[in-house]
Amino acid sequence: GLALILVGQGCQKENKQITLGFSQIGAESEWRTANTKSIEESAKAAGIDLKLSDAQQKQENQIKAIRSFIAQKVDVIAFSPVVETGWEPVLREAKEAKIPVILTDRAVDTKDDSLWVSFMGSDFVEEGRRAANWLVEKTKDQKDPVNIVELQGTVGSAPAIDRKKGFEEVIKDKPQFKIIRSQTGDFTRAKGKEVMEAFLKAEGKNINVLYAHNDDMAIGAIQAIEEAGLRPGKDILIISIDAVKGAFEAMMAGKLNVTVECSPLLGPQLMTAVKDLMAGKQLPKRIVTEEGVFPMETAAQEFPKRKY
Ligand code: GZL
Repeated sequence: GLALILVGQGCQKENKQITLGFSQIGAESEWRTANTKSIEESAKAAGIDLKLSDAQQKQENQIKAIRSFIAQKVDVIAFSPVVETGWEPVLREAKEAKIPVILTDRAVDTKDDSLWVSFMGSDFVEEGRRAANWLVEKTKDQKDPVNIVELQGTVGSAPAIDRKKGFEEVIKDKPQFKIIRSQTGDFTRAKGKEVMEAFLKAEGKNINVLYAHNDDMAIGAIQAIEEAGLRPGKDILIISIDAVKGAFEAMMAGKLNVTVECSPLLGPQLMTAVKDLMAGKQLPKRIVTEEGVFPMETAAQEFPKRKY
């Protein structure tokens, strides 16, 4: 028979396979695809039965998926919340069903943080600071104004809010730097290109720098800049975040100046956390991923080592 020992936050299950319900945001970017791959591969390696759903970047689909995981009585629920707010009701249902919830990648903004047991992911404010600090260093001998256009991530998402916050924190007391246009490109290449076309029409040669909240929007914008007859990486400096393969290829082609790493490889940490939880261990409330900054100059030597 099954030995069921009720301890701590979860049930300790001897020899029963753990079932994990994961609500993934979508497949909007190279980063997201690598993140999904990491979760699927790690679940397999850990012998965890993974039920992964793709929400096509819609919050209501994530809420539906979480409700279905509750109905299926999975052991643990994990998800990457597409936006920060609107989660209390469904998280309360999970709590009432005694199913622990782990947040990965993006955080939620809930008053009651007992609704989730742990949040693992990057420090997006720090990523924004790193992006701005690279620009301040790059232009330190320049006296002219530095006009920046900004492609924001998904409206209301933790990375979009915090990457903007970190970047502005660094430039707020440096009047030389001005964000002259800022709009969401929803983290996709297509939207990034479309919005950059609009920026170029409105501001043209007045743009010195593009700050994109992810590499996919930067890559879309690079196409728009070239179609406008300008040289990306030279006429317009480009700073982006994620450090996916596409960014290294753009840097090696001289079209992107720097990418700030944001690791999608959260799978192994997530499966360890799930197993610890089921063994009745306490999880840290916050697990931060370690990351670096990759400028164009080191792209060729770093590229072969990249895992996503
Ligand atoms: C960041 C992640 C963001 C990536 C984008 O952790 O939530 O979502 O930066 C992805 O590429 O779409």
